[in-house]
Amino acid sequence: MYLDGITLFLIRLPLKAPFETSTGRITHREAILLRLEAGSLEGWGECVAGSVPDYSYETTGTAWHVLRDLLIPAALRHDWQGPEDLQRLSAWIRGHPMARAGLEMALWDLWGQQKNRSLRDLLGGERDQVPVGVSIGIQPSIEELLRTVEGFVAQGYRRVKLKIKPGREVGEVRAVREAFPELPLQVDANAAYRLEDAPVLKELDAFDLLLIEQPLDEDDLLEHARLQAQLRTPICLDESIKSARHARWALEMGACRVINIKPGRVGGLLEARRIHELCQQRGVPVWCGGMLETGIGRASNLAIATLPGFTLPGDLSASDRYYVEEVIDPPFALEPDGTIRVPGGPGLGVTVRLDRILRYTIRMERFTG
Ligand code: NPG
Repeated sequence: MYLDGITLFLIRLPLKAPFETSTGRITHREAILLRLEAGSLEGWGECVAGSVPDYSYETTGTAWHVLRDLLIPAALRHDWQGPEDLQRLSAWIRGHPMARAGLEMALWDLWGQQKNRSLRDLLGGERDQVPVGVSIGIQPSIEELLRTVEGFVAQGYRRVKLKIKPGREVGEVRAVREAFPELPLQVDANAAYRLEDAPVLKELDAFDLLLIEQPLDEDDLLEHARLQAQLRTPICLDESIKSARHARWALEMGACRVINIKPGRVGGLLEARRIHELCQQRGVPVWCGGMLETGIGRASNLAIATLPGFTLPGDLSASDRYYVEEVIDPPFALEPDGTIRVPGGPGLGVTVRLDRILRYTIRMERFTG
C-alpha cells in the first residue's frame, strides 16, 4: 500500500483547568496530529511531544522536523506491508521516539481500517473496557487538593495519582490518605528528587501507596535501584523507560517494580507491546500512562491497555477531564464502574472531527509523494 498524502497539524488546545507538575504549569496542550491518506481511507495519529523539552528532549518543533524532513519523505516512497515496516525504515534515525510513534499510530489506524479490524484486536487485546484513574496536578493548597480529589472520586474514578514535588508531598499525601482511607493512591514526581532525598520519600511508605512514579532523573537507573532498596513502596518508572532494553535493564538492576507504558514515549505500540511481554514474563505489573492526549491518542492508549498485563488502572480519563472540546465523536466517557469502553470499530475506531481540529490548528502542512 502506498500513501497518497500526509498532513501535519500543530494544534494548541485549551485545557479545562491548568495542569501543574514538578516541571511547570500548562494551560494549553500543544500537540501534532497526523493524517495519512491512502485511497479512500484516512489514518490518524498523535505525537505526544510537548511545546518545551521539560518531560523529554523532544518538542513539537523537533518532532515536526523529524517527521517533515525524514520520516514523511521515506513514508511516501514506501510500499507499506504493515505498520511494522516503520521500524526498519527509521532504524537509522537516533532517538525521537515520539515523532516515530505519532506516525506509527496513524499507520495502525489505516491498517486496521484496511483489514476491517480494531486496533485492540490487531494488538491482541482481551477486554472491551479498561479500569482507569485520574492524574491530579499540584494544587494551590491542601484544601483545594482535597476538594479536587473528592470531585473525581464522586465521578467514579477508581484510583488517583497525585503530582508531587519537593516540599509538596508528605503533607499532601497524608491529608488525602486521611480523608480517603481506602482510595487506591499513587504519586508522580516527574524526576524532581535526588537520591539524597530518600528520607522524605521513605516517609511516604506510611501511606499505603500503590507506587511512587519516577522520583529521580531519567538517567539515574542505578540511583533508583539504591532508592528502591530503601523503600517499601514500589517504584514505577516512566521517563527512564525509553525502550524494551531500558525496561530489561531497570528490572535486572532492581530499579523499579512497576512500569508505566506510554507508547508515545517508547517509539510506538510495537515497542510498548515488547515491554508488556517482558514484564509479563517477569510478573511485573504495568499500566498505561497518559500525556494529556486528545481522543485520537487516547483511543490508541485504550487499545494497548486491553493487553492482559495491564493490571493497574491507567492515566486514561474521560474526555471531559481534559478539554473543553474533544476532537473526536463521541467523546470518551467514564462508565459507572470506573472503566472506559474501548472502541471496537476498525483502526482507532473513532470519528475524527476535522472542523474542530482546524479551529485549534496553528500550523499545517501537507506532503504528497
Ligand atoms: O491523564 O493524560 C493524562 C495525564 C497523566 O499526569 C499525566 N501525565 O508525567 O505522566 C506524566 C504526565 C504528563 C502529561 C507528561 C503531559 C507529559 C505531558
